[in-house]
Order: sequence, then C-alpha cells, then structure tokens
Amino acid sequence: HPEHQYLDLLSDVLERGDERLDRTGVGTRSIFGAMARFDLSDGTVPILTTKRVYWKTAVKEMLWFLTGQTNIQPLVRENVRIWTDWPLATYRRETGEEIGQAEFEKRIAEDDDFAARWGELGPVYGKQWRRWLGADGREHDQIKDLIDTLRSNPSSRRMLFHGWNVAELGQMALPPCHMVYQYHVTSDGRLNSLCFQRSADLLLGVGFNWVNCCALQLMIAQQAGLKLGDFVWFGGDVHLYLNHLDQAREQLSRDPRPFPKMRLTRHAASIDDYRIEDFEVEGYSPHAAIKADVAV
Ligand code: DHF
Ligand code: TMP
Repeated sequence: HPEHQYLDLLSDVLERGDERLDRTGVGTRSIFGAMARFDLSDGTVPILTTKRVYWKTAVKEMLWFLTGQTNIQPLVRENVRIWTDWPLATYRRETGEEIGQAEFEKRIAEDDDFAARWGELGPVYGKQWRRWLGADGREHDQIKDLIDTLRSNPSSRRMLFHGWNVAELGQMALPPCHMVYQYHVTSDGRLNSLCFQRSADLLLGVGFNWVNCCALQLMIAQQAGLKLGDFVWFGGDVHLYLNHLDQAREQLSRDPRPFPKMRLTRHAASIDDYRIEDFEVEGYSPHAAIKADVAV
C-alpha cells in the first residue's frame, strides 16, 4: 500500500530521529532527506487514511494561494483556521491583549480594517507565485508562465515555480516550507509533479501538503490538457514534534485503507476559475482524526 511510504517515514523519524531543540522551543526528532512517490494516473490521491485528513481545508488553502492573497481574512471566512495562530501570536505580543482564537477570527472575518492590520502574513506563497517582484519593478506570474510553457513547450526542463524569494524572507510570517514545484510531461502526455519541502512537520503538515500538491496537479493538468502522472515529494528536515510522539504511535498502530480518488467535476476556464465545489473525493473512509497541537 502506498501509504506505507508515510508510515515507514513516521516510524523512521520516531525510532531513529535526531532529537534536538528547534525554533519553536517544542523540540523535535528529525531526519534529513526523504522522498515519496505516488501514481495519480487513475485519479488516486494520497489522502492519508490512518487518520482523517481534512482535505477540503487543504484544497481551500491551495485555492487561496492561487488567488495571490496573503491575508488570512478569506481563509477565515471559509472556516479555514490553520493559519490563524501566527497572526494571533503577533497580535497578542504587540497589544498584550489576551484575546481568544475564536474572538480574533471573528474580528478578522468581520472587520476589514482589523484584518488589514492584523491578518497579513507578509509576502508568502501567493505573492511569490503570482506577483514575484523583479529588480526592474515588473511582476512575474509564475503560475501563468508555467501553464503557458506546459502548453507550448512540454519537453522543457525549466517548468517550475519557486517561493523562496531571498530578498523578501524577512517580511514573511513564515518562510515557505513547500518551496519549489517542478513539472514534467511524459511522451504520452502525462503530467508529473515534484514538490520540495525544506521543512516538514510529519504529523500535522505533511498530510495537508500532499493534498495541496495533488489538487494543484489536477488543476494544472486540466488547464494544460494533460493526463495525470506521478506526484513526487522531497522532504529536507522531516520531523516529529516531541508533543506528537504518542499520536505518531497511535497512527502507526492502524492499518491503511485504500486511497480515495479525487477529480474535478467541471472544466474551469482558467487557473483562476476553480472553487472548492469543483473538487470531488470518492471512496475516502479514514480512521478517526488524531488531535495534536501545532508548534507556533
Ligand atoms: N507550523 C508547524 N509547526 N507545523 C505545521 O504543519 C504548520 N503548517 C502551517 C503553518 N505553520 C506550521 C500551515 N498548514 C494545521 C495543518 C496545516 C497547516 C497548519 C495547521 C493543523 O493544525 N491541522 C490540524 C487541524 C486541522 C483543522 O482544524 O482543520 C489537523 O489535525 O490536521
Ligand atoms: P520552520 O520555518 O522553522 O521550518 O518552521 C515551520 C514549521 O511548519 C515546520 O515544523 C514545518 C511546518 N510546515 C509544514 O510542515 N508544512 C507547511 O505547509 C507549513 C507552512 C509548515
């Protein structure tokens, strides 16, 4: 079962990971360098089954990246709370106000001025993907350029986009984790994708990241008129936070079930035209969700 690639990695990090302190102060067990490969050609996507992964949340996050926005307001309005912790930490630190997460999200959702002041993550993913600012002042839409090249010159080895804009890292709430995406077209018209993730929270982040990547691959394949091929994932620092070890053991005790299939229910006019309703997942019956705290 292809999910064993995840479970083997989880057990490897748990058993053999190097234990050390990290930026968040929580501490991790970590290994350096990992790879996974999944065949998406019949629509099967790696949505983990050994715990429930909220795939709609992950797809909504990807759609938000594609809009080029970097403020959490549209996410919060879609009930996506996975990015709230970072602006919330800044707000608490700078105002000293002990506001709860729900109250903070309510103000972000309802008050545009408040959202503009406190909901901004800086020039993160969406900005770099759609509006990378060149030295000459020109903005580069890496996603549009990628799709153009896939259509006009699919044998190119230069089809990629990058989030690691060195000059702007300092303004980002978090520098990009999933940072390079490369694409490749086979002679029989299949789109392969590859994602390099420099830092991977194996318990909380990676399951979401794989859904992100596959949803994007489906959209890009549709826009370029290609069939689906493989999804390849590379991890740099792949880690388990020390407060996730019991959850990892629980997950490892479970047997994987068949991966579901994901498809697009409609042909969208452009890469900017997708909505969450366009995604359908069939045959997903995971084990129960596993709760874990995210290290901020
Ligand atoms: N920091 C850390 N330490 N780990 C991350 O995975 C991470 N991911 C970020 C930003 N910073 C991060 C963005 N993505 C969750 C999932 C993905 C994500 C952030 C958070 C998360 O908390 N998932 C929970 C709850 C899901 C939900 O409420 O919908 C989960 O159980 O999967
Ligand atoms: P870092 O910037 O110090 O590496 O911390 C980022 C943390 O967030 C790290 O644990 C990796 C995790 N992460 C993911 O695993 N996936 C993601 O998509 C994001 C944004 C973060």
